Amino acid sequence: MLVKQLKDNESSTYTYLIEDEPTKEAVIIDPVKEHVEEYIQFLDSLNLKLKYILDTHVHADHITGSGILREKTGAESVLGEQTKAACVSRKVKDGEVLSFGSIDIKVISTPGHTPCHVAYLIEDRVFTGDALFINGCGRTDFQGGSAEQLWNSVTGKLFQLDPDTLVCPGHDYKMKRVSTIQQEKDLNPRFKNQTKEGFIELMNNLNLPDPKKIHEAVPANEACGV
Ligand SMILES: N[C@@H](CCC(=O)N[C@@H](CS)C(=O)NCC(=O)O)C(=O)O
Ligand SMILES: [Fe+2]
Repeated sequence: MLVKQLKDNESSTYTYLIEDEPTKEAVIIDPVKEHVEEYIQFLDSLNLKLKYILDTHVHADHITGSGILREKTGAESVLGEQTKAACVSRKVKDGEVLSFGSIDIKVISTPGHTPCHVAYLIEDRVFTGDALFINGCGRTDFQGGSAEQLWNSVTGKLFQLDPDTLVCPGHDYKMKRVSTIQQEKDLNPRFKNQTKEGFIELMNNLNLPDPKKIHEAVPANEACGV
């Protein structure tokens, strides 16, 4: 399995292109609309066939490339079953397994940042979207977010994975690229030595400004960015 991590500098979003080398089948996680041509050039240059376009959630800070990529490649777009986005090809639920080539993708429902949020476990990596960042986590103050749900998702599900699982986040605002479940359990200031009540109190008082693109991005993403 080959994993390429790409970054959208404007929104600090990570997009992942993952390839099953023997079959040349590939999936992409959280593509950004402005970079769709680059993804296609990359896929073409390696002769890859895109099977799934996996979004971890309906994003508030950038427009997804899923709709355009689906039109251009014929791949299926995927979101968690709680999404309101009727445009998506396939809605997935907790525990469901998709596959490309000989590689399985296990869906882990991780609500909290948004109700529809899912993480994708692929071999020794978990693509955590905005549920878990390196030394942080997604905010829970818009789009039906819930700090209590996020606490349950992270401590009850992601932190129960094999401690050596690599954490591949949906964003990083400080140039970090990859971590492990053990490192996040030991070091993440949002969760380390924390109680559920303390976490809820912290998350409900972050007072962050809204993402600059929220009013444009959410409706666009509910239409798969097209
Ligand atoms: N300044 C950024 C903020 C983006 C933002 O709020 N991102 C969400 C994810 S969609 C988040 O959870 N951020 C966590 C944080 O900023 O601590 C923008 O305007 O786009
Ligand atoms: Fe987000």
